[in-house]
Amino acid sequence: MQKATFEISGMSCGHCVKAVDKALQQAPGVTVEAVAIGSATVAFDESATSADVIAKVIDDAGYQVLNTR
Ligand SMILES: [Cu+2]
Repeated sequence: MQKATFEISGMSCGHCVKAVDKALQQAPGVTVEAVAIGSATVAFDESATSADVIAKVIDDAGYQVLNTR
């Protein structure tokens, strides 16, 4: 498992946290570690997904990934 933290723009309330958390929970190969306003930290299986794919999941949920580390 590899770890990634995404800096996210557009999250403003608990609903946003839930929306991002739900989208990440449903993404294959992803274990959600923490979601807060403006950031999400996950562990992921490199054989199933990648940081780029996970960033796209967040974008598709309606938020913007500013930075990945
Ligand atoms: Cu919100």
